[in-house]
Amino acid sequence: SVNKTWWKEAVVYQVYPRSFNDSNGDGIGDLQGIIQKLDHIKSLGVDVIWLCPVYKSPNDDNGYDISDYYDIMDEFGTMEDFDELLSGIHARGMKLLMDLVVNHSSDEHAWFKESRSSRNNPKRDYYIWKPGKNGGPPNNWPSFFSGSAWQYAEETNEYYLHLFTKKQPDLNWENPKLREEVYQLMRYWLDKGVNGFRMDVISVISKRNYDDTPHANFNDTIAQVYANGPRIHEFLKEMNREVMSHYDVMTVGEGPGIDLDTGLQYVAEDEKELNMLFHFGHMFMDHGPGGRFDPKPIDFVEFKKIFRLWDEKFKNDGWGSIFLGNHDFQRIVSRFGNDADFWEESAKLLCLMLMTMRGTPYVYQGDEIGMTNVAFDRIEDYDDVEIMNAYAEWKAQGKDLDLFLKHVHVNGRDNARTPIQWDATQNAGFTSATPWLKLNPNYTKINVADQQNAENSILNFYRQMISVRKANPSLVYANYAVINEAHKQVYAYWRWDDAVRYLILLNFSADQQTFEVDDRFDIESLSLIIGNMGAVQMEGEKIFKLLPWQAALYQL
Ligand code: TEU
Ligand code: CA
Repeated sequence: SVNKTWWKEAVVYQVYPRSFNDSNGDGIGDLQGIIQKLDHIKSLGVDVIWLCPVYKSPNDDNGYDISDYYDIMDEFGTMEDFDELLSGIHARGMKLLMDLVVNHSSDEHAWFKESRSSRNNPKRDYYIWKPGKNGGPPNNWPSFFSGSAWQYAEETNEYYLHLFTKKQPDLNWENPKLREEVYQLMRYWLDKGVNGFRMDVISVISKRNYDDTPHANFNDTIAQVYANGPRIHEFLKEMNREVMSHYDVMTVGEGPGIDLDTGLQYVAEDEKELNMLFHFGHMFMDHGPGGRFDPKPIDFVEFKKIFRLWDEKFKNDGWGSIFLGNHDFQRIVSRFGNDADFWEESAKLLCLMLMTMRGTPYVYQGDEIGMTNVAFDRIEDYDDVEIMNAYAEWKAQGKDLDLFLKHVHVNGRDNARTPIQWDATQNAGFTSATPWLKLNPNYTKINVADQQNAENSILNFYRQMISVRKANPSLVYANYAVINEAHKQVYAYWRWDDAVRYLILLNFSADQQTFEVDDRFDIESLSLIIGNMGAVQMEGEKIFKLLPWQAALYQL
């Protein structure tokens, strides 16, 4: 079994500041706005806040394009505001994870301005420059955000690499001076008292070579060409040795392209690299060969299998994260639940799943009240650069733009970026101005204020469920075994250690399901710890009749 530590026992809450709370009436969330809501976050019982990027940025990719790693984005406030936020978080006994974005910077960063100015500028090799080939880019690499991953810069008649937008030039990790710059900025924030980092696309910082990708499917290019490069573990060991090992902090690596064969090496304790990973097996499974805007149905049995395989991977070493959504994916109650006929029940079911698995659970802002996807009827109502770049590409290719908008309604990242719905007043109490992104019109029905004191609200279920996890620490570390994985509607599993045994039953369907548990444990004495609609009706000693979207946690 694994060693016990605070970040394994923590529940993490993710804040996307731009959409969280606007304190100064400019329509954009900010740090003072978060400070105003720290008691709300604390009331959930979470231990750690993961704060999406707040550094200076032109916001081409809403903060994931950093122009100064040592200062706060104008729209979000000042360094004094940040210091007040950090002390407010610590005063409430919580910790802060910053979002470390060092695969790339903004093209407006001083480093890049120097690098692009001439081929022999001392900072030229902070970035990745190559001559063109046959009048075009150096190779056929596609960007995550449509188009080529190369941008021509006429000052020096060369191309620079950008796996994301052309305003996000990739940093050159082969350059030890650049790596030292990164370690220095990490120390700056850790010395301020920050408790760790979520590391943006950390799996792609080591580039193999610059040969063409042979893969037509983009996910294959991510996994086989961009991710898990030859020096990735050397770099992460150096980062740990130079920085992380000098602090008691938590690191979670965001790992597109990290799979079951490569995952353990990033987080195995003896590797001394990262503490845990976000893997994306379950997050890309409803993306067809065309990627995000080529949606396909979720295969529920595959969903359960992915969770089992990753749990097995980390059962004796390393550690996993348990999440179903974040700022890059659609709302979990719309994607994995049923936001129409069983909105409340399925939102609670997903919460019960998150809080009863082995791994550190992550709650994304707004999921605690069951915020849903949105469906703006005009593309102009969207903001996300990933959506806008793909739209431009579909338009240029003469493809069906109405169909594109439908795909955005399903898989667009802005589904998770509409402003938090605090109450039923104008703009849901998020801002007194016009919000940077429209609210979901259902804020009059779904908001914190309405759920705050409602005993059976989703909000209070999150509070109860997180306190159940705290009261049952075996749910953090205990063994996990799925029951009848092939069942197409029910997700059921055992959790057990020497002291205690649990049975979790989740009906992921709108129909009543009869489900027989296996005989790993006899269940003549069951006590319900918590459920989203009371105890499950039983038929015979091992057969349960689950109501639509019914979820239950039992102790044996
Ligand atoms: O996301 C990188 C990533 O995992 C991509 O798959 C991303 O989810 C994209 O939407 C795929 O369709 C990280 C950040 O979470 C994301 O917000 C940034 O846009 C991106 O890196 C670049 O920094
Ligand atoms: Ca503001």
